[in-house]
Amino acid sequence: MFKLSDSAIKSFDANGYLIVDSLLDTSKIPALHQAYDELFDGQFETGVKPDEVNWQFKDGDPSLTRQICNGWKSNRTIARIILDEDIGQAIGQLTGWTGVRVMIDNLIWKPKGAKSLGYHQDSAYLDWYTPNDLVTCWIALDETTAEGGTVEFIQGSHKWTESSPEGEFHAPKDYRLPMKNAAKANGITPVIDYVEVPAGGGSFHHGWTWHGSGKNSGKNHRRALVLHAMRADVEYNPEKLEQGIGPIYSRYKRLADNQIDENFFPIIWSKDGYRTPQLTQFLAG
Ligand SMILES: O=C(O)CCC(=O)C(=O)O
Repeated sequence: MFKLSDSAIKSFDANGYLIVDSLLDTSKIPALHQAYDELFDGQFETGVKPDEVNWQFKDGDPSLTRQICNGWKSNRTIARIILDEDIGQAIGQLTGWTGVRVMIDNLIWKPKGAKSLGYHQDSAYLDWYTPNDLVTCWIALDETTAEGGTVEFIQGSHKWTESSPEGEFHAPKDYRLPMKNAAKANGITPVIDYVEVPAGGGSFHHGWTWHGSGKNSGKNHRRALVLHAMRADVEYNPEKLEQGIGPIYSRYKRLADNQIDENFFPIIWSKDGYRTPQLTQFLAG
């Protein structure tokens, strides 16, 4: 069982992130690498296509960081990590939420030489639900270094003003520019912290923490599996629906009400022991 100490929780509150050397049993990593090979090759074990496929071997730009969102729906090896109760419990401990739900996952693959991902605050993009709290668990599937383009966080930036979406996510000219603009607006000199961990280590970060990652100038692949989690008691935000929430997550909106369906946004941990019941059957295949 994955447990966080009181000082780890305090550090998350103060900095807006927490770096952890071990999140995942490393014996699981070769199968996860294999799952990445299959998903980026268009092989979907469950027959379901991920919600966002931004890169494939057959036609992907080799200079870009590869990305797929909601790979858990397509591959059970990925799903076993994304739907893991212990990770949900750790997020519950960090936030005090009584239940934790999957918002989306993100499969990131930055091979040697691949370009940066622009700095952003996740909650500026993922805001179609209410209450709009978000926490992310980022799991390294390779050893990570600053030179190798690991994810980087700005200390205390979850307390800065909330930004609006700005600039390119994939390969912007200056990947730190939106953060530098925000730091200036907040009158703060940013302090960068790099997630340098062994494979299987990683981090948790707050939805408003500024983060991004540079070019992979190292020698190795840099793969990461990311869970963006929300509270179990969220609903679609009627105000955001009026503005339009885009073609992907509006797909799962029920006609009758604003409830968020557990089939697509499962509850992975609750203080009272509840988990979306069908997950056991789904994971068994
Ligand atoms: O892996 C990366 O470089 C960026 C990941 C990210 O943006 C996130 O975890 O929210």
